[in-house]
Amino acid sequence: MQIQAGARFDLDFGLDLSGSAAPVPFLYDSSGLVLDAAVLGSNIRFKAAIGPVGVFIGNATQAGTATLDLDGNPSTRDRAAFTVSLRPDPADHRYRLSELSTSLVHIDLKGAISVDLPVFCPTQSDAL
Ligand SMILES: [Ca+2]
Repeated sequence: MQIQAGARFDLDFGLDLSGSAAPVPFLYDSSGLVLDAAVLGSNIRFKAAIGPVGVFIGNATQAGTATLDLDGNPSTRDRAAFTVSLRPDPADHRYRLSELSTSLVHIDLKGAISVDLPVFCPTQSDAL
């Protein structure tokens, strides 16, 4: 089984010194968090059998596969992603800390799972 994962946290923080009052801390709307991962399982085989008779998942010539990534296709190299970001602020791309609320947070999850488990029964060579 192959597992690839990553994490990225961008904190774009600033202080507005333009006013005569105390500096005003703010976050740019480019701040955010991305967690991504891909899991590829190949050559999956297992069985529930008594002697030569039973239910077999995969065999020597036709093994099972399982993929969790962006598109569920094991032949394309991509990762499923969980993203937390701030909604774009069209005025100046800044949010004062006092403005921050859950309504400004955008959460997104993109990914797909595919599973191919060939079943053989009652012997390892009898495909269903
Ligand atoms: Ca893929």
